[in-house]
Amino acid sequence: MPFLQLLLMMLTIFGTANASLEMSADTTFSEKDLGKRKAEDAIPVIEIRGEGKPMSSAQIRHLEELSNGGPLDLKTETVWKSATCERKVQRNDYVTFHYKCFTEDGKKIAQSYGGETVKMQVGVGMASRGLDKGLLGMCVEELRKITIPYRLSRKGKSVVWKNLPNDEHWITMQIELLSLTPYTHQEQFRFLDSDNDTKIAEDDLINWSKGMKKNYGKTWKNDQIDTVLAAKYYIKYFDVNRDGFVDLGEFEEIMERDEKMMKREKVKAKGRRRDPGFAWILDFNNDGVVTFEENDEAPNHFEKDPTTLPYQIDKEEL
Ligand SMILES: [Ca+2]
Ligand SMILES: [Ca+2]
Ligand SMILES: [Ca+2]
Repeated sequence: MPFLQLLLMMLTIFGTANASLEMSADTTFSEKDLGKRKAEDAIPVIEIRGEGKPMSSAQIRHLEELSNGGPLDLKTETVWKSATCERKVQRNDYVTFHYKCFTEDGKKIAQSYGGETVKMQVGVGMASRGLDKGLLGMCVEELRKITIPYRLSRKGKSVVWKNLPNDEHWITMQIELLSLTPYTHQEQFRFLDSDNDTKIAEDDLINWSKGMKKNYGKTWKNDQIDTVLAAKYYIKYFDVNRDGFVDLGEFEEIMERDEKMMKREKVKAKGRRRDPGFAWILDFNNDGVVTFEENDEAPNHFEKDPTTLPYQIDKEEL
């Protein structure tokens, strides 16, 4: 849309020159109305005056979203890819990569090269929403540019992402994918078994949760959730032989039981897809989606025992 580009360029130039640009009143229609309008109608009318403040990047972003007909989305571009690709990254896979991060005008502001590689599980909130999505479909050794708008690039401050900006209009992440481990229940079990002693205990989950927050900015969506209570609930949910620990066999058995129930559920509610980590227990009705209500009610659930227990209750216990 060349007109839009020209318009934005003008805005940027006038903005820098300290001229005033004000959107006229008729640009303040809702996003819902916008979808119904023609593209031409969506281009806002700009008044240029000789006084007032220059446009902020947030105002420019707002105009760009209006002209785009909705919220901005990420753009991906494969810079280089090997001729053979055994597997493309899918949600829940584990990856390692290096990155360089650039601002919109091409200035490099951060990189992992020279330091540690980033190790993470894809699609479970260990990275910004844009990066989580942009990694999907990558092959090992691929070099990809993921350009992420502000609304998808923000992430809580953490060890791994501490150098990424949280206030840029657009950022470009140049990713070099170094390794990919496909999701399996066994890998997930190892991931959660923080002290690597082949059983998941309450402490593993509590430490895992702390590490996620500190290193990746990944937290419970509901900050009223008590991690200790959630860990106790998690163990009860998976502990078939009731010895206080979850071993690999128990983990696989319960994960498979739940996946079968999720497959039976045809109608999907609105919410986030179920996370195979500690947050697995948030999907209380086993439909594969964690809704706003489930997140909201989680603290109450965690004070009680799971409604679906991993073992049969003997008659005399009732
Ligand atoms: Ca352990
Ligand atoms: Ca057990
Ligand atoms: Ca659910």
